[in-house]
Order: sequence, then C-alpha cells, then structure tokens
Amino acid sequence: MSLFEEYHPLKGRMFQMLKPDGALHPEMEPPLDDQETFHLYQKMLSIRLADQRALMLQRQGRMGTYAPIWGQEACQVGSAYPLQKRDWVFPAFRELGASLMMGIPLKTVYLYWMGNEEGSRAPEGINVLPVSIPVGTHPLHAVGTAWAAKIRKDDIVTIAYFGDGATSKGDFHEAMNFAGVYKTPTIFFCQNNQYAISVPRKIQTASETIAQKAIAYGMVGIQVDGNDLFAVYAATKEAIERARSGGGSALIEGVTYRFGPHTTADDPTKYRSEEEMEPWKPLDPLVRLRLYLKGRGLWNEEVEKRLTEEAQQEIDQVVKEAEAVPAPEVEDIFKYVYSEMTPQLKEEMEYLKEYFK
Ligand SMILES: Cc1ncc(C[n+]2csc(CCOP(=O)(O)OP(=O)(O)O)c2C)c(N)n1
Repeated sequence: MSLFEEYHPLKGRMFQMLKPDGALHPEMEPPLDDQETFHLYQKMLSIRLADQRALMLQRQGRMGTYAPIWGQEACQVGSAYPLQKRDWVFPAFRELGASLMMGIPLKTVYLYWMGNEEGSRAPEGINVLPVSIPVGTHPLHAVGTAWAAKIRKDDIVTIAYFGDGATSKGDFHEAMNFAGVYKTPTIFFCQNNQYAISVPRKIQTASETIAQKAIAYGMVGIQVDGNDLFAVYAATKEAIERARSGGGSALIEGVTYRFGPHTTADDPTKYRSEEEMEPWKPLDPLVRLRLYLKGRGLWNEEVEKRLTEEAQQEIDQVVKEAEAVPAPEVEDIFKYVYSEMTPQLKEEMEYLKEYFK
C-alpha cells in the first residue's frame, strides 16, 4: 500500500518512522542507508550552524532582517534530498536548508539577507527560484512551471515550500485547484511550524489538518512528522515518483515547530510562552537523528565536535567572502523588475541617486 493510502488524511494518522527516542517504529525499515543518513545529518548540522551564524551577523549589524530555519531542518533536508537536479524549487523566505541542498551557495543566501541583489541569482543549472517574500504567491509559479513542463513532456517535478499561514491565501487555493485539474507534477510542501508570525495554527484554519485540504482539490495528501528526517524523506520521495510518472500533485504537511523568532524583527515572547516550547525541545530533528545514529554506532561527541568544527570553518570563509563583496549600487533596486525601465522608475531612481549624493 502506498503511504498516501496508508496515511490518508481522513484516517487522522500522522506518518512517523523515527520515534522521539531515535528508534524506528517496529516493522519499519530505514528508507536511507547509514552512509546517506550520516551525510544528511551532517547537512542538517551545518544548516543549523549557518542559520545561527546568520542570526549572529544580524545582531551585530552585519546582516539585514533574517528568517531563521531553526527546527525545520528535517522538513527541508528530507524533502529536497529526493529531488533531481533538473527539478525546480520554489521557496518562501525560510528555505535556507532546501536552497543549500539544491546547490545554492551559502554565500548567495547570505548576500540576499545582506541586501545584495546578487543573492537572488542562482548559479546556472541550479533550479531554485529567488526568495518569495509575498506569502503564498509562489505555489502558483510552481504549478505554472510544472504545467508548462507537462505540455513540453519534460519529466520534471516542481516543489513549493510554504507555511501554515500561506494556506489562508487565495493564491494557495488557486494553485491547488489548477494543480488538481491539470494533474501537474507539483509537490506542495507545507511546513506547519505552528505559527504565522503571531497567529497560531489553531486559528489559522478550522480544518483539522492541513493535509486534508488535498482531498478538496483531488490530489493526494499526507501529514508527516516534520521533525523526522526519515518520514519526510519517504513521503516526499513517494510524492515525487508519483508526480514524475504522471500521477499528479501532492500536498505534504510537515508538522514541525519554529524554535526561533519569525524573523529577527520579531519578539516571540509577546505571543508564546517558554512552557509551550518545552514539549517540542526533545522533538528537535537533530536530536532525534543523533540518537538514531548513536544507536548505529555512527555518532558520538567526538564526531559532533569534528563536524561542528569543519562546518564552522567553512562558514567563517563564506562570511569573509560575502562581506568582501562590494555594497550594491542604488540603481540595483530599480534595474531588475522590467527588461526596460518605465519612465516612472527612471525618475524614482534618479531621485534616490540624488538623495544619496
Ligand atoms: C501577501 C503578504 N501578506 C502578509 C505578509 C506579511 N507576512 C510575512 S511572513 C507572514 C506569515 C507567514 O506565515 P507562514 O506562511 O506560516 O510561514 P512561516 O513564516 O511560519 O514560515 C506574514 C503574514 C507578506 N509578506 N505577504
């Protein structure tokens, strides 16, 4: 039986493979071998460290507003890993993990948050769209791209990442509807991190789960433990294979928790308590995978220290390189919207250039 049948949203079951103690559920086989699992743990750890560094840089005035991924590493690493290089990723603004997994350099991500337009440019052959700050608009782009590919008989898959808040946007429903009707090869990956800034999940939608919204649009849906790398990987892999072979779209709800602030401009103590976070702490995706790897004899404090040092050295180098890039020109704010600038844009640009003289 497929995972989408076994965990059909109406059955009210969340798909989990790794228990919080790091052991697999009985009768479940790990979907990844030891080497791959270790490799993905290493990725998750370096993503967390790169995320922490970004927060630090922002606090030191060396980076602009930043949206941390802290806690959502398994959602992004587990779902990006089964994608092929030719597939297309449509991120929101918290997708440090998925972007790095697809081959976006960390320097590019840092440049974006440092306010440099260069940070929106993916290297040739890396199919990751720029950050989408407007909430929920990019699932439409993911569907349009998938639809075009389907017409051209290109067997690519597109994936859109968004939060629970985005599911209240009209754009999300339009995208889901088109995807269902045209059976586009699109994965809708909702990272339900329990909040849309200060709005908690329970008042975001009256639906019991986000996954169940798939039913209304005639596509498959599944709710997975978003802090369980194995569950996220297995469900996304199945969705991708299904989509690639003409089976249409899927909605995956990864149940997770945003440990950090919404962005560095947010103060979460205004709307949630320390006590509320307590039960989530042992469910940290890195902690669980570490326990699993320890059980396999692949992890100990020494290994952690080595991986951390290696990652920190790499990050140090990236920060140096990103900070050495000259500050962008004022013109850059205006230049990239149209191939030819409108008279009004030109006027605004001249005004700002004069202002900064
Ligand atoms: C169209 C639009 N409306 C409002 C905002 C302001 N805003 C930025 S992030 C956000 C909440 C998004 O929540 P969610 O989709 O759950 O993603 P998360 O931030 O939790 O990752 C809002 C309302 C925006 N950026 N775009």
